[in-house]
Amino acid sequence: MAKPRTFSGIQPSGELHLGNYLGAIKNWVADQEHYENFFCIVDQHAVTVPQDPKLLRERTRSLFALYLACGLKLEYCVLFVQSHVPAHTELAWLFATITPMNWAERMIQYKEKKEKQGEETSVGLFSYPILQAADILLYQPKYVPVGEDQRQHIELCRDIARRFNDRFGQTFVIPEAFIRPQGARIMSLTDGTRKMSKSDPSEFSRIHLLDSPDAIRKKIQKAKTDSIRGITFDDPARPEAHNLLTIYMLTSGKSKEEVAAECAGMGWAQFKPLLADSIIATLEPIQKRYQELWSEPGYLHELMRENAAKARAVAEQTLQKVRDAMGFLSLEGSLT
Ligand code: ATP
Ligand code: LTN
Repeated sequence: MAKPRTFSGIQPSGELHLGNYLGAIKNWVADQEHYENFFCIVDQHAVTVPQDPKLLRERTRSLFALYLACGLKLEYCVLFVQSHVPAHTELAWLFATITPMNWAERMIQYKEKKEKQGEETSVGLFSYPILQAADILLYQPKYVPVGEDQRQHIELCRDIARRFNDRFGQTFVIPEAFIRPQGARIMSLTDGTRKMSKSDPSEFSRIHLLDSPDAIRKKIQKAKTDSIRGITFDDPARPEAHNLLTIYMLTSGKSKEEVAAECAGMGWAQFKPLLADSIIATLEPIQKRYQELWSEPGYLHELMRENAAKARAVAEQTLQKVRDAMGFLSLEGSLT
């Protein structure tokens, strides 16, 4: 029996951090053999805010190497770069014509980013979730594994797919967001109420996957805490304690109960080095594989090319169905 498909993507808009790993990639890796996976580097999303072309190229390559270094295997996954598959932007245009403005205006991520961009807010940023819907629907996946912050975008994607099917006939599988309760939202090290994010101006708010052990120790040492005795999960008054324990749980592989029992009586001075060690041990093998891959640019380039061809073949099939359903005149086949 064919395995169910999954699709997900990450923007090459900054260095990958522990939130991206624990909230997304680690789960993709753990489940990969049960699915036929498509994981995309969504570079066309990364240009919806001001960006540096040289950095974009470097981060795109780096993210491709990191996907592999984190353990995604090409026997289970197609790993590719969005701009290498032109079907994404074509389908996004077609979807833009059937998406009401007010559906896009409701998107929380857009509203937040618009605050930051002010007068510079681009039309591209506004239509970003429509491009995301196109990314997903081209591959007809059953599941879209993402963090909690993406739930609203996946809902929009489902609405667009339903509307298309209603208007032009059954064309798309309606995908489902696949969000894990634990680790779905890793918070900033400097503010336990905000998510760890690539775009936070403070480096100390996040741990990058390629941070040195020294940098990791320093960041954990400086991480915000509180002055309550003992370290406990689930106390709304202690978001930092909950977040650091969650990171410890996910990097050590221990259960919530084990971590709660181990850390309940600890002070921060005892817990922080333990947490830093656990993070360092998790990232060490990833960094080693990354360095190996990075030293072979020709090999990486070839893998990128092969995978883009695989993605293109699938995407082009869906896009052709869409063009036909919408009534675009084809140059192939008979003239009737
Ligand atoms: P930005 O800060 O630019 O919005 P980001 O750090 O949120 O970027 P994305 O590229 O938007 O990263 O997200 C990639 C994947 O990582 C998505 O599936 C997203 O849900 C997940 N993710 C991002 N941040 C976190 C986080 N703090 N905790 C858990 N998952 C996260
Ligand atoms: N918007 C997402 C990135 C993204 C994505 C996708 C995720 C773009 N296209 C398709 C899943 C499926 C983000 O900001 N994390």
